[in-house]
Amino acid sequence: MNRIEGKLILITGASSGIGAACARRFAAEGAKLVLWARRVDRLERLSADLRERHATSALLAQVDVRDRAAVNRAAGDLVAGGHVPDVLINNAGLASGMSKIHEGDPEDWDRMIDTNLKGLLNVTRAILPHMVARRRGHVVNLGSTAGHMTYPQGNVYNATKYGVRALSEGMNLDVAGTPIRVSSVDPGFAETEFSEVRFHGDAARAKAVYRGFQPLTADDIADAIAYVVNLPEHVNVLDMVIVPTAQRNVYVVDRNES
Ligand code: NDP
Ligand code: 8X3
Repeated sequence: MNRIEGKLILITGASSGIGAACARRFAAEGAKLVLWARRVDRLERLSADLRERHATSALLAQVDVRDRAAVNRAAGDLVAGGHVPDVLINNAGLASGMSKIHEGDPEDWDRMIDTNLKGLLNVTRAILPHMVARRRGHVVNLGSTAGHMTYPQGNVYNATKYGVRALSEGMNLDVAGTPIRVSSVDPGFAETEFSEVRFHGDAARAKAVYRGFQPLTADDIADAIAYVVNLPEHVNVLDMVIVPTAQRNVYVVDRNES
């Protein structure tokens, strides 16, 4: 049964990877979309493609989730236009750098904390009150296996995703008394632009992360998120951890190096 059709779904970080795959998947299921990211040119290309394939028109906004005023403006415009999302996918996020904590770059730390934690909070604070007011909605946060187990040099990225896990649990408690659902989808290695962003554009180093095994794709995660969103209203996935079969824990991976 398709419970996605007709829903208004806001996806942050929809210009790439998992966010863009969710947009394609939800458009195919007949959802109405609100797409946010900083690279609005990419959103426009994605939206044109969705219009052609599925006759869906998406509402787009250039939003840096770190910019609380911009988030509030974009959310205000939506709500003023009568568009309270049925589903919020808090997907915008990144890793920046990978180094020992005593050698880490505080600029990288700020980028991760400001995006993954404060950005997710900014968006949630702007959208969730409207869901609570009308007693309807579903928030899906992108956590990570990195929020379940630390790995060498993952330190601050790990901390942000542990934080996202705490926020998902906390949000779910705080909406008690309403039928609103809060879910966390926590992928392991998925080959997107994630590692290129982490390694500041070093494509060869990014490619090496996925060498010797079959990683997840953005579409695999979009499938998982679509499953979570499509469940009947009395069913909630609190936390779904999804990894490539070769990934045995956050950093143990069966690699075929021959
Ligand atoms: P991508 O780099 O492919 O996509 C990240 C998206 O986040 C982009 O659309 C980017 O858009 C957006 N984004 C980043 N910073 C901001 C910002 N300040 N404001 C608004 N949007 C922003 O990576 P993924 O698709 O892999 O990552 C999506 C989420 O999944 C992240 O939260 C990541 O931590 C999580 N994740 C990824 C895993 C993986 O292995 N790939 C595994 C586990 C979790 P733009 O630059 O245009 O603003
Ligand atoms: C991304 C997964 O293991 O590359 O959240 O940090 S990992």
